[in-house]
Amino acid sequence: MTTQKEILVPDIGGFDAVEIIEVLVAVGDAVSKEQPLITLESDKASMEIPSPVAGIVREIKIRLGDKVSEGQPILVLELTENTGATTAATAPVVTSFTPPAADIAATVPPPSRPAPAVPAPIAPKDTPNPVAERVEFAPGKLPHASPSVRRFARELGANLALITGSGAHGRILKEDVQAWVKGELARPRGEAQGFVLAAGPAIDFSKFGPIETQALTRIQKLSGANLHRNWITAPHVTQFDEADITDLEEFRKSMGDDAAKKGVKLTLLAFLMKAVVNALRTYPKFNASLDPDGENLILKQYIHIGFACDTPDGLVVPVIRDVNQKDVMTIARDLADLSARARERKLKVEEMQGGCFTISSLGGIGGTAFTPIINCPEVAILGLSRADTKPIWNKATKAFEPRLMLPLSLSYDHRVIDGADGARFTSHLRLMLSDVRRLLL
Ligand code: CAO
Repeated sequence: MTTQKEILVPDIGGFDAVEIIEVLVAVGDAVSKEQPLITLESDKASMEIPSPVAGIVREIKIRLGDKVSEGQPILVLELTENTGATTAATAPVVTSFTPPAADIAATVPPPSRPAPAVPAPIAPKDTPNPVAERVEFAPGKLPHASPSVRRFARELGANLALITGSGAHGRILKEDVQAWVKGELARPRGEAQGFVLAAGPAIDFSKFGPIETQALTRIQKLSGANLHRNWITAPHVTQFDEADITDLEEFRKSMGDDAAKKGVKLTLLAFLMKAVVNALRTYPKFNASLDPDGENLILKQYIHIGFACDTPDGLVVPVIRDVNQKDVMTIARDLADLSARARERKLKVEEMQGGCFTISSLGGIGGTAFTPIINCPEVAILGLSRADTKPIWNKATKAFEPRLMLPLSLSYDHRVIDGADGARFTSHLRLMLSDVRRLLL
């Protein structure tokens, strides 16, 4: 017969209502004695609560963010050894925000010590880590992370001092460590070495007036870390241009009723996708990625285009596959379907993967231009702003004419694309968009 035991919060040093910042086990997990179950964090300390016994997790009675005190049930274990009916977890392992010496050593090498070799595969074994060598922190300014995240970072050889925390109060989460390591792995050898970001100051804004703290969503944390990495990794240049879409808009509106009968909203973005396909075929370097070593350019023979979609939880980028094989109506249908499901959080992971190029349209909202951040490892992204009617000089009639002009903002990775090619790409888009016949051919 199996014995089930409730594991309770042990004596946590007189603290009351302490927040759970990590739940480290799931139902069905086999847990060994002394294995951490949850991490608590008070104003002054973070502490892991280890299991007093070995067993299988059958029920979890707390949730992330709950505030707990001594004696509250954490979970139910099916025991592999017999004890009483309820069992307090063993004494918590407390880690103050000034980490113990072992953590400091892993995080910040003292300046006098030779820099450690960066553990493979983050960098070649014989390459010293000039970044780690130069990072110095005053003891009180060490990065803020729970013990399990510190341990996780140590195992991967990740330097916490270089990682931006996306958790509450800038706390470094496991996902931040993962994103940092992925960024390091994706970075071509030799690139950006010696580049050090100063840690942002920890400011108590409530000293200056009332504040409200809102937790970032998971999407915001992940996309924030990725955008930050992409912004730093790829040397961005943004080429601005304007396309005359007067005739295109007229055509689109004339097709609106037909499309509506088929249940499709024929949007400008669908036509832009067609124009981008044509430009990618003409300038294949824009449909490429650098390999992780930075030695080769990988040219893709498929065309999958992502589009930035604003959702209540943050920015997501669904990808329309094989856009080159689809007509405008099918693209418009895909756009509506993917953006609706993105907003309902129903996208599958694979529907956000495999993109070759991204379009970010703020045209429905406003603005005259912006500098979009490349969705690496793609090498370019096209931003669209609000189209406006402007007086354009017609050389033939020698008169100004009112034309609907669409602002284009093309950001590209200057390691792969030269300025001349950037200007050629937007000029090509202008040509395609100004002549509907070319676009639909
Ligand atoms: N100029 C003028 N008007 C435009 C326009 C443009 N460039 N683009 C769209 N519009 C108009 C459309 O005509 C439409 O008006 P009607 O409803 O009267 O027809 C309205 O704006 C809404 O457009 P839409 O329904 O066609 O949507 P869309 O194709 O413009 O955009 C999507 C779809 C998913 C891209 C958009 O909803 C979105 O999420 N945009 C935000 C993207 C973003 O956040 N980018 C920033 C990324 S970095 O943080």
